[in-house]
Formats: sequence, structure tokens, C-alpha cells
Amino acid sequence: MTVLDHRDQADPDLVPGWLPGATAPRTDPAPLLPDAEPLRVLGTPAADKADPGLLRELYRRLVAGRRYNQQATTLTKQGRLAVYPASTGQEACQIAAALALREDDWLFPSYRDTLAVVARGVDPLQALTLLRGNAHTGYDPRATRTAPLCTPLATQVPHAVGLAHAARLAGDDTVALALLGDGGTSEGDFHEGLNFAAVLHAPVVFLVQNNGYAISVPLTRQSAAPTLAHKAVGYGMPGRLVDGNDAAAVHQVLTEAVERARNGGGPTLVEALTYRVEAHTNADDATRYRQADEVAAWQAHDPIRLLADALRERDLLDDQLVAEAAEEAEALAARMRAEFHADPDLDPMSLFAHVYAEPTQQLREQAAQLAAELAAEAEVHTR
Ligand SMILES: Cc1ncc(C[n+]2csc(CCOP(=O)(O)OP(=O)(O)O)c2C)c(N)n1
Ligand SMILES: [Mg+2]
Repeated sequence: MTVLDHRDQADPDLVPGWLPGATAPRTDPAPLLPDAEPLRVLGTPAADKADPGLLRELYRRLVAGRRYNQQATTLTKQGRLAVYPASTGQEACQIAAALALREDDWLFPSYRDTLAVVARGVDPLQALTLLRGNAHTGYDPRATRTAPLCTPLATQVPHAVGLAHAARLAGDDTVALALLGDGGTSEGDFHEGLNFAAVLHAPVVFLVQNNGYAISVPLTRQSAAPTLAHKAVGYGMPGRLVDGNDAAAVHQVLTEAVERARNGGGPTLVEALTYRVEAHTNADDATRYRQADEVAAWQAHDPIRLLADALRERDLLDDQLVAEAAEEAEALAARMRAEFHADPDLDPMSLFAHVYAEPTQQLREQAAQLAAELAAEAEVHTR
């Protein structure tokens, strides 16, 4: 594959910005602007053309994803998971986006994106290891090309850009997809990542799941941008808006953005409009900052219901598929309960592994102190 250099693509007709008196922009912003309305497929004539196999696959995965969210939240209440940021209401965004990637592409998720990670092929139980209180990720990021779930906001953005740029320099056609939230777009890492991505023409796609809130902070107090997709224009990449509860639309927009990146077209910022139906995590009380009628309005625009209605419209959802999807979801929930019922077998000393190639003096001292404490404790138990 030929590695393109973005400098080869400069348009000689555009006025260089440094010329005295030059007023024209260096890049025509019009093609970069998002459409006024988010893209919708389900419930529109375009739904008739959507691939039936894909729609049915999305349905099964969305149903399982919702059950997974519900079961994981229940496990926090039983003390079996430390915390869980549910993505109920956002299943379409996460699953359809992950399915738009090729197996050898890379996903860079945030803490809320467990369903995207599972859609990449990570074992559903291993995807929860971190949230179980284990210091390590729990899955091998290289096996499925899925980076660890990132808790510090937007730090996954420069990681994705770096990987995409490196892949391009190496001459392979891997694409990186970074997932983040509306609040994450206020972070410095988001700015630096997008700026570098556009300047370097890196094969990376940014998907912002705008679920209306950053914990208790509503979008109106987070950003004064016309839409978050408009932020793309300032960096010189296209911004696209999509209905994040429409799995077919998300899949279409992401597939187009990923292929564009793969073919040397550079990065895209996609804003998916969605809603976090549950609280931020089990440790949050969402009734303190939002009204029940707002939640109900979004529940009426539920991603699973939208997809089921569109499938029924085309006679693609029979009783058998409904029953199979429900059974798969229940089997997954039962596996989660069985696995998490037992205490994890943890070695506290593993805290010190994989931190530095050469542990620092301080870490060596701390490790020795912990080892001594564990030995003393073991002695008490054997007496
Ligand atoms: C750098 C950083 N600052 C603050 C936090 C604390 N924090 C955790 S989640 C969150 C809100 C993020 O909102 P958003 O990006 O919209 O994602 P959502 O939780 O809605 O999916 C904040 C401020 C953090 N994790 N990392
Ligand atoms: Mg948010």
C-alpha cells in the first residue's frame, strides 16, 4: 500500500494564509461541516436497503448488551463489582461502531464502552476485570486489538492518533477508532489529538457519544459549540452527526469514516446523539440533576425498539429470533452471576508488575513492605 503524505495533497489554488492581505481560508470549510440533521436510517425509506443479516446481528447483540448492563449493575449492588458505568440506551452507538471495524483495526475505548469491547471479541467477563478491583486490564489488548478501557478522560485520543500515524508510517492500512463522551471533548488531550490527527492526516476516527451529560453537567454547560461535530471544522477534518440510537445509521456513518481513513482520506469526527438512561454509575443519583420526563422521552426513542420496529416492518423479526436473542442474553447473565459469585483469586504482589521495566527504589521498598505484611498475615493464619 502506498503511504500518502498529506503535503502531496495541498491544493495549489488555495491562498496560503501567510500572504499579506490574504482573506480566503486555507481550506474550504463547507465540505467539512456536519449536516443540520443527524443521519437516520431506521424508520426511513433507507431502512429497506439495509443488510438484513447485519440488522439481525445488531438486534441480537443489542439485546445481549442491555442484559449485560443490567446484570453488571446488579453485581455492583451485591459488592461483586466495584463500580459499573452502564451504557443502557447507548448500546447501538457502541456495538454498531465496533462492528464497523475490521479485525485488524484498533479500538480505543473509554470506561463506558464495555459493550464495544465485547463486540470486538473480548470475553465479556474479562472485560469487567478492571471494574472488579483488579489492578490490571484483564484482557490482552493485542489479541483483539482493543486498548484497555480508559478511565482518565480523553487520554485514549492521542493514543489512537499515535497508533494510526505509526501504522501509516509502517505502510499498513490499519484504522484506529477512539470512543469518548461529550464531556471528554473539553479535555486538552482531545484538542491535541484531533489537531495532530488532522495535520498528520492520520487514519483515525473519533466517535463522540453525546449522551447529554458529563456526570451531572449538562451539555449546555459543557460546550457552546453549535454541535460537537462542528468542532471538527476548526481542526480541518469533516464532522458528521448521527442518531446514536439508530444502529443502522451509526454503522453506516462509521463504515464510511473508517473506509475514508483507510483510503488515505484522513480523520473524521462523528458525533452520535444518544442518552444515558441510567445514572452515571451505580455511585450516582441522576434524579438530583435531571427530570423523569426527559428520561421518558429518550426511552420512547429506544435503540432496541427502533431496530425491532424496522426489522418487523420488513418481516425480519420472527418469534424464533426474539426467543433466541433473549436466551443468549439470559445465558450471558447467568455466566456473569456464576463467575462473579466467587471471590477473585488475586495476588496483591502483582500490583507491582508491569509498572516499570526497572522498578524504582521506592517501588522496591513498597513491594518489600507488602511482601513482609503478607508473610506475617500468612503466619497468623497457619497458627
Ligand atoms: C482527566 C479526568 N478528569 C476528570 C475525570 C472524572 N470524570 C469521570 S467521568 C466524567 C464525566 C465524563 O463525561 P463524558 O465525557 O460525557 O462521558 P460519559 O460519562 O457521559 O460517558 C468525569 C468528569 C476523569 N475521569 N478524568
Ligand atoms: Mg456524556
